[in-house]
Amino acid sequence: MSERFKNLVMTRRGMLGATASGAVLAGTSVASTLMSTKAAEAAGSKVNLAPGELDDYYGFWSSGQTGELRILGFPSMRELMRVPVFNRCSATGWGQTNESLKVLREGMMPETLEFLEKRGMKTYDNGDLHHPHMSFTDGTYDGRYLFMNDKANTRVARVRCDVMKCDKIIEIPNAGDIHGLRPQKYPRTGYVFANGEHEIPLINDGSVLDDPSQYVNIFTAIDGDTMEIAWQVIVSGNLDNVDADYQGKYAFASSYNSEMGMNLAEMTSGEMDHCVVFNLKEIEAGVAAGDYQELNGVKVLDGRKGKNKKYTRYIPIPNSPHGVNTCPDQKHVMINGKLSPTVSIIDVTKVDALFDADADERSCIVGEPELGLGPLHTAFDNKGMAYTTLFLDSQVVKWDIDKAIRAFAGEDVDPIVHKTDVHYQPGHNHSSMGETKEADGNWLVSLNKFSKDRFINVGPLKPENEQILDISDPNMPVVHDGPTFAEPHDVIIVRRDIVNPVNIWDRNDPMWEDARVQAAADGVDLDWGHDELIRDGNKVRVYMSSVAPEFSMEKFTIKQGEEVTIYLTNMDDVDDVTHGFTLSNHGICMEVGPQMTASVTFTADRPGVHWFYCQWFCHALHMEMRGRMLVEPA
Ligand code: CUK
Ligand code: CUA
Repeated sequence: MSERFKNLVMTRRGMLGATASGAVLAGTSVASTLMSTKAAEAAGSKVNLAPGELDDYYGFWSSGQTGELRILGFPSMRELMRVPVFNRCSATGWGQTNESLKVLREGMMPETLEFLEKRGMKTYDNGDLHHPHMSFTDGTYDGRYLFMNDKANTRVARVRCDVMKCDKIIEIPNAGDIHGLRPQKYPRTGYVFANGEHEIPLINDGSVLDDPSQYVNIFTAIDGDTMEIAWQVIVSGNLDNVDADYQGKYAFASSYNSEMGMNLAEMTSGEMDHCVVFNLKEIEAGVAAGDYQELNGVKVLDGRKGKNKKYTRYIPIPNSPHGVNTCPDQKHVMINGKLSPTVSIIDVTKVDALFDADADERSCIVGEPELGLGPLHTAFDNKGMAYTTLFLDSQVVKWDIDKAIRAFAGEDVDPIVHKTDVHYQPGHNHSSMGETKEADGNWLVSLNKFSKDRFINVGPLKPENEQILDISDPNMPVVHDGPTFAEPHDVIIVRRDIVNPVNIWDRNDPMWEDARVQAAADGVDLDWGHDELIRDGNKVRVYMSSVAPEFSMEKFTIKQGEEVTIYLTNMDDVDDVTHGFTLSNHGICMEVGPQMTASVTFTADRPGVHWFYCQWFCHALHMEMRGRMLVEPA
């Protein structure tokens, strides 16, 4: 057995004392999670791919405060790509190229652009990306798009799966800090649901300040095709996580601060919080009937408690619930209790009845098993089993959904099947294809907030630890530890046949439409090799093409103070021959993939000789792939 697996099978009991009480609380004796050497080795060999072997799944990872999307091969956990979204990327020029700035700015509210420009910024350069989810058709992933939230700056983004680049980012008006995000599963996406987490005044212009009685939270439905906001609903309490049903009728959002408290004591004072059910058909009818106010160009309906019982219902849930997870059985939705050791099971077939007058809102709850301390998120296999992370117990608990429902009905059965220790303090977990009707029961990832002693020490800031559990094995052994940087919250594991990116850009790609239009106006054909310098008043447009290992221009001359735009087209149409453009001592660089056009604009204010060079190792003569910008003093 390798050292690595010796470490894997060591339990960490004694390091964190909470587990024993968790087992008592859960009312069960827990099977030992010590696995045999054999099991570890067998499972380990499945995740350790030999050189040249390809993974079965794509893992799409959030990155929290890093602001990017990460693509991992799964189960090898080899990091394949980082897709910049809300962050500024030094390698690709995301946040600096004209094409990326267009994506970052066009969906921003005018007052946000004004606010940023006063600070000398073109866009935010941070983001907090929690929840990446793929578009659905008929209850399973369709490989079109990935959607994701930015909690830090109240945005939602979309990534195109054909090229794995972000093509839309919108700011969500009226809402405070988008947290939970999930696409509609059926009939298709359709809507992307986005939760405002932090309560703010409906008109947040300073006219209301320290008067929380006037604060609200907002639920947003975005049209995933156009990335425009379809409608918003004002709710009572805050909103944390969200998921949709498999029927296309409802969305479910958890609320941990139904108290609308402004500090910890107030937020946790109530024993019961709630899950808000949004009735999509009734909301659409309300929009059609004009039952809304228009705020910042968005149709906003009132779904607060007791206001309009057509649009929303509030299901009481203990106690500061967090994760919301719809089961692949297409019937049940799990609300994870966080401060309550329970997960509440909603039967979606009983939700219609909630919208009858005077219905008991708890009547759709068909199970509420006690699982352990700190249940945060639940994943699923294809055999009726659920897997819930227990943050405080540092465990994943496998439980039988049917038994949990029978126990709730009074039968003497124990739904808990097994617990495995994870290391340590898990937040999200996710199973392969687990949020679709094609859940396959092969793998579970546990995203652990702490790594403590699992890796060699790198100082006070430690990586998080992401572990793979083999859930095809009844002992669900941990078979892989993977360190990661701040702070992936969530992940989806997608079968690789669903995702089919291209190798080479299409010259007609809309990403550089502005460059195409400008080039046409300047009489430059970007589709052929070109080297043109166009002077237009104080503006200079430099059109260059590249074929490894040369730029089409060895030099160009600019007058100090001119505003320069470099348009670079990579004429290579060979797999994996990406070039780049770095302009030294100007803070400028960008990626230019095969058959791609990219552009960047700057003011040439440094007289002298400045080299530009290709920054992607493209050829044996890559170092020689360079040229000069000559700036004449004013
Ligand atoms: S949240 Cu982070 S552990 Cu943002 Cu999905 Cu639950
Ligand atoms: Cu082109 Cu390096």
